[in-house]
Amino acid sequence: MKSLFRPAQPTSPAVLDDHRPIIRSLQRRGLIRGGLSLGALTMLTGCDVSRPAAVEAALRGISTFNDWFQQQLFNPNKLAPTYPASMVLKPPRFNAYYDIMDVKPVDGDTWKLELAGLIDDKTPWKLPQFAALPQQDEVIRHICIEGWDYIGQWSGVPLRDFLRRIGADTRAKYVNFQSADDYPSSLDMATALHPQTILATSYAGEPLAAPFGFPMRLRTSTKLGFKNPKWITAIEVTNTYTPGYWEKAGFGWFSGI
Ligand SMILES: Nc1nc2c(c(=O)[nH]1)N[C@H]1C(S)=C(S)[C@@H](COP(=O)(O)O)O[C@H]1N2
Ligand SMILES: [Mo]
Repeated sequence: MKSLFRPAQPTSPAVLDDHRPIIRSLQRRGLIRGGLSLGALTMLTGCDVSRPAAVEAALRGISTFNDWFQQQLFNPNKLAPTYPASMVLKPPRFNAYYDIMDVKPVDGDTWKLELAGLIDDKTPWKLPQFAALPQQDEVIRHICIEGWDYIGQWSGVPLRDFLRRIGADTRAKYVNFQSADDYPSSLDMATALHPQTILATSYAGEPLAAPFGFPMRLRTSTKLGFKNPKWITAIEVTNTYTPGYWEKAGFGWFSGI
C-alpha cells in the first residue's frame, strides 16, 4: 500500500542502507554470507523492498523472532505454483553443508526408515513398501536461502498419507527428520500435512541420484531448500521442539516461502 507521506521509492540499493544495522548483525552472526545484493534481499525477505517496515520485519524473521507470526499466516491448503515439465532442470543443482565430492551414497537395499515418537506402528519401512503406495508428482521451485533457485520435478508418497498410514498423531506440533549425513531437520505439522509435501524418491522420472537424496528426501513446496532434508533415515512425531542443522546456526525455524 502506498503511503501519502512517503512516495513509493524506486527499488534501489538505498534500501540496503536503510537496514544496514540488522543486515550487519545477521552477517556477523553468519546468517548472511558476504555482501547482500538487492536481489538476495528480495529473495530472503520475500517482500517488496520499497517498504522499509516490511523489509525490517522480514529480516528480523531470519533471526527467528518472526517464526510464530509466519506460522499464524501460513495457509495450510494454499498450493504453491507448479510449472510445465519442460522447465525442469536436469540434473538438479546440488547443495549441502559440504561439497558434492564428500557425499556418502546410501545403500538402498539395506536402507530403512525408522519411526519414533507419537506413532502407533513404529515398524521401520523399506523402500519397496513406499513404491507400492500411490505416488504424487510435482514440478515446483526449489529456493535456497543463499539466493539461487531452480525448477525441479519430484515424486513420491505424500507425507500426510504416510503419517495417517502409520497412525501418527497429527495433532502433534512437529515432524522431525534424521538424515544419513547427520542433518537434523524439523517441520511444523501443518507443513507436514500440506498437499504438496512428499517423501520424494524420484527426480524427473528417475530414482533420486545419490547427491540429491537417494533413496528418500523430503520435498515441500512451502519451505526454503534447507527445510528439505535429503537421505532421510528416521521420522519422529513429537511436541518437543528440536532445532535443525541450520536453526542451530540461527536461521528461522519456520522459513516459509
Ligand atoms: N541431509 C541433508 N539435507 C539437505 C542439506 C544437507 O546438507 N544435508 N542441505 C539443504 C539445502 S541448504 C538445500 S538448498 C537443499 C539442496 O537440495 P538439492 O541438492 O537437491 O538441490 O538440500 C537441503 N537438504
Ligand atoms: Mo539451501
